[in-house]
Amino acid sequence: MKAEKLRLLKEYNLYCITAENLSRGRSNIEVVEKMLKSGVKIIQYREKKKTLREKLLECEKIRQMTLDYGCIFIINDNIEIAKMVLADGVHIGQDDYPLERVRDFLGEEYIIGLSTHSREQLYDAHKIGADYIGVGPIFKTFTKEDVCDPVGFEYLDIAVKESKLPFVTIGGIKENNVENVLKRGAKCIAMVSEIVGAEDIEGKGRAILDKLNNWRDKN
Ligand code: TZP
Ligand code: MG
Repeated sequence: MKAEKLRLLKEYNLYCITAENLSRGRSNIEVVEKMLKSGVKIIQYREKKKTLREKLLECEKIRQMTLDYGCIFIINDNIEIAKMVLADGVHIGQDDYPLERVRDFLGEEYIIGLSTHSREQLYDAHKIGADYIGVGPIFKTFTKEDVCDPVGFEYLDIAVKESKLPFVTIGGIKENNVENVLKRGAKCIAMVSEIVGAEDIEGKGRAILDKLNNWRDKN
């Protein structure tokens, strides 16, 4: 089961993350529905403002929706909710619970992703058993409040050469600059504001997927 999910995680090249505050008045559920219709196959629920109860109820719905579309469902931060709704995995940052504890809590079947910002964190992620890592922020982003300075291409180049784990490249990536990131060797791209903030989320998702798939087919 997990091996198959990890295979999909390596194969898919667009990783979409929710952000209701940037979604032009549309709910997380509406946004996820549009992402799914566009063909996106990895969705992360990221919600910093709501109560645990509200988050749980949304994640229950999204779990069912993602199952219906064969989409991988990752939850940011809330490892308890991930367990309660049987999500596919969680994504944690350097200041969240230590990964080893999250692994103890969730077990081997769950995918655990860890944000990294340096070579040291990359090697640490391999050692402590991350299933994939986040690499970024590549460019300046206004989406995340407590974000560190952009790591630029310097750390991306290190990840491309040295990571044995699948990685997701994130931070300020848009339809019009994604090619620069692909040229450095990134394969899976995470986007927040570019997709949730688009007037036509479905159209935007499809356009970016086409771009990423064309790139992969040519390279
Ligand atoms: N982690 C590192 S940068 C970032 C997160 C969640 C936000 C990226 O958002 P955007 O809108 O794609 O720049
Ligand atoms: Mg976090």
